[in-house]
Amino acid sequence: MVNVGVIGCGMIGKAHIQRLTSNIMGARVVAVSDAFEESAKAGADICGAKIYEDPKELIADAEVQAIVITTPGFAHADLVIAAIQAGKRVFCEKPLATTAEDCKRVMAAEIEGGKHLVQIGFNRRFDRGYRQMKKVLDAGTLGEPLIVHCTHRNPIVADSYSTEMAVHDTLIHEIDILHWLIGDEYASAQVIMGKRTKNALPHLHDPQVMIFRTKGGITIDVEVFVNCKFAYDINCEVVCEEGTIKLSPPSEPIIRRDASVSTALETHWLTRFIESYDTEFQEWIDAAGEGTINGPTSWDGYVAAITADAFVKAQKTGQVEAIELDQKPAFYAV
Ligand code: ISE
Repeated sequence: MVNVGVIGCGMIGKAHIQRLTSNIMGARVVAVSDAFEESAKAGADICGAKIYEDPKELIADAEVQAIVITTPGFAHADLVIAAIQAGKRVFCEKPLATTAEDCKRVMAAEIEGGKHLVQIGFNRRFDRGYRQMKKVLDAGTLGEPLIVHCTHRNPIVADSYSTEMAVHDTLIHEIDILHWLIGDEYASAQVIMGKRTKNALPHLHDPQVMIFRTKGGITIDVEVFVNCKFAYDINCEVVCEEGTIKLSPPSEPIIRRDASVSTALETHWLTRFIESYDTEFQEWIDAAGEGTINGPTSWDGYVAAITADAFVKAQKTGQVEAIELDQKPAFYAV
C-alpha cells in the first residue's frame, strides 16, 4: 500500500482524492493540505485523512510516501523541490512550473538527488486513443508523419480565462502529447488570431489557430476554440506518407432516428478523459511500488514551459517564434 499526501483540494485535487480512494488499487490518501480550510476539510472528508495547514509539514510526515500536488501552478516548483529533497515521489499536475527557470530549478534538484522522482500530470499520455495512435505511428506502417491537424474545443470557459490561457491551460495538452506522439522536437511557434466569436468576452481572443513546425519539418495546426458552445471536442489526425490516423474518442452508441444519425459528444474534459486519469494514477502507484516513474518527467514539464512561452510571444508579435531548448540532460535521456 502506498500512502499518499495530497496538496491542493480544489476541483481536480478532490477528484484525485476520490479516485485514489475508490478506483486505484494499492493506494490510500493519508494526509491533505489546502490554503483554504474548507477545501482541506472537504478533501479530508472523502478519505478520512489528516489535515496539514502547512504543506511542507505534510511533505515531511514520515507516513506520507508519495505526494500529489494540485495547487495553482505558481506554487508547484517550491513544493516539488521540497518533495524531492525529502526523497519522495511526487506527482505534480500540469504545469510543472509557471516559468522555464523554475522548471530548471526542479530538474537541478532532481538531478542532484540522483533519482527520478517527479511525474507531471499530462494525462493524455494515458488516454487509450492516443496510446493506440502512438503504437501504430511507432510501428512505421504509415510511413513518416507529415502533417498533424488538431482541434481543442471547450464549450465554455470561466470569465477569468484569458487569451494567454489558451496556451497555458488549453494548448498545453497538445504541446505535451504531440512531440511524444510523433517523436520529433518543436522548432517554431506561430499563432493566427482570426475572426472572433461573439460568444467570448471582449478580453479573450477566441478562437485561435496555433501552428508548430518541428525540427523534422512536420507542420502541426491546432484550433483552440474555448467557447465553441456545442461540446468538449478533441480531435487529432496525423497525415503520414502512406495513410492517416485519427484519434478515436471513447465510444458512444450511434442512434438512427427521424431520418438522421447521431452520436453524443462529451461536454467536459473531466468525463472525456476520466479513464486516462484512472490509468495515469494506477500506473503511477504501480511504478511507485516498484521504485520507478513511468510517465512524463520534469524534462517534459520544461519542454512544455519553453514551448508555451514561445506561443505566448507569438500571440503578441504575430510572428513565427523559435522554440529553443537547452541540451537534454543525460539523466532524462531514457
Ligand atoms: C483545462 O484546464 C484542462 O486541462 C482541459 O483539458 C482543457 O480542455 C481546458 O481548456 C483547460 O482550461
